[in-house]
Amino acid sequence: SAHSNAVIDKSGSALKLYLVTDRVMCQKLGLIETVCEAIDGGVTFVQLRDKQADDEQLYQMACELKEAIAGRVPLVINDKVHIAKKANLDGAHIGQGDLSVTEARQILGPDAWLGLSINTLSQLQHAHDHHLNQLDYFGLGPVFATDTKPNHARPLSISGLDNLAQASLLPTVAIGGIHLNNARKVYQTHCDGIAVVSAICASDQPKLAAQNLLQQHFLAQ
Ligand code: TZP
Ligand code: MG
Repeated sequence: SAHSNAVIDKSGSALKLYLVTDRVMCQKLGLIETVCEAIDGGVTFVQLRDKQADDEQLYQMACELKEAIAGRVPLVINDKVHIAKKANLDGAHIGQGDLSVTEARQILGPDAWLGLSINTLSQLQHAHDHHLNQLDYFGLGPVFATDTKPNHARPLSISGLDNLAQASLLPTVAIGGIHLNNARKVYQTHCDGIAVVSAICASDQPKLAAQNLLQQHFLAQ
């Protein structure tokens, strides 16, 4: 139903294959169908991210996506914590330049997912020291350079990523430039999962794209 939320099991396994949406990249099937196909292919978590839409458009998209996903996986929104609350999503993901972790947790309440982007060891240590009990996971990246995020921070590379993942006291998901050809190396780090935009959204076959990425998790064991 339109009112179902994902059962909140806040373990790292929910982060295994994390889809971040880009509406413009979903050329063939559109946003909703692309996300549904990707979940059919094994995506475990969805983040609605749209830097172009205004708040009203984003709220409408959040409601439509929530109804389509129907609680199969957690659905969170990027940056717009108030919209996550208004649309009764499963949580939000924020970056270093957004509202504070404390504010975001206050808006969302204790049970929602809240993730924070991390690019350096000092950011990780600050989050550990000040916000550990307010956060559920860290997004670590970018791992590799990517055109999807203009002006992104310096890429970590696999070794830099693994250092952060090993130091993390919370589950972690890696993001940035992850595709079928490098997913296995990322799964071989201490991260709990991978997050992708273009590897799924820009694919004509999002279900197959998700299946192929997930296969790299098993091949990495
Ligand atoms: N944050 C860090 S890199 C990135 C975001 C949102 C974009 C990742 O996109 P892609 O297409 O998977 O490289
Ligand atoms: Mg942000």
